[in-house]
Amino acid sequence: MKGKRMHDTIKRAAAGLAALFLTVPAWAAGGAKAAAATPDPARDWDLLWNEVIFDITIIGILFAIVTAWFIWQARRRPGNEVGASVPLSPASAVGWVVIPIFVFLSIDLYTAANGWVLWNTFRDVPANRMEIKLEAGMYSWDYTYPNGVRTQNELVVPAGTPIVLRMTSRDTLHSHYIPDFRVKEDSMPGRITYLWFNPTKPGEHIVTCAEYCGVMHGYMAGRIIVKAPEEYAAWMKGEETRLAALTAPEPAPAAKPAKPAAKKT
Ligand SMILES: [Cu+2]
Repeated sequence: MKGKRMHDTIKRAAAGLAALFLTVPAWAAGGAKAAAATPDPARDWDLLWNEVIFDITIIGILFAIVTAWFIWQARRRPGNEVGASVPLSPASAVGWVVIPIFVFLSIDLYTAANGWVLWNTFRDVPANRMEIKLEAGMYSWDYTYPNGVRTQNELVVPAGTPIVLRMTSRDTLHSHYIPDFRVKEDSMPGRITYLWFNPTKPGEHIVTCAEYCGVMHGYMAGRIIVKAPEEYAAWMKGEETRLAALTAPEPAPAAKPAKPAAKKT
């Protein structure tokens, strides 16, 4: 009878746990999806991270409680000098093995599935993006906008527009890392790689090289400056004017009056 009661308790606990682990992240993900139409990989990354921390904390507490209970239950006491545990029925024994495996494996697989979904978010570039070329080199980040404007170590972007960087390198391996946007991708010679991020509000973010590329690697840093759309437009207008002045052809020299033809003598 005791075995049966324990068996039922385990079953109830397992069902409750499975429900908890499977629904809490689903609420979180559902809420996030409803909040924004354009995906925000950085926010999704944080959600998944919190979910993993939440899961392993609960699992850790659970393991600690169960372990403490086993230690208490198998203590030495009068009539049980060796601290033998309560014998289990075959059904209970199987339950103690199968149910925890089911619960923890389902959490693992669920988290892994969410990881794949997140990976797809990082690789699927939204259609309303702005594409900027990036050439990395020892030791700078050189950005080229679609209209030909170029910047070095400073990428100015409008808030609310997803940004795609198409990257290559002119010398060795570098890795364009923007910690705030949770993105990092290698740039390498002879290959074009990409990353994208969604700058939702104005601000400044650090860029750093995450691939040891030479003695000045530690100085290979830059900034992403996110401006409000109208400020960005004003900045871009200024850059376009500057570019136009730089690339304007030199005015042709004024035509010289034709020399009078030498008189034949
Ligand atoms: Cu580098």
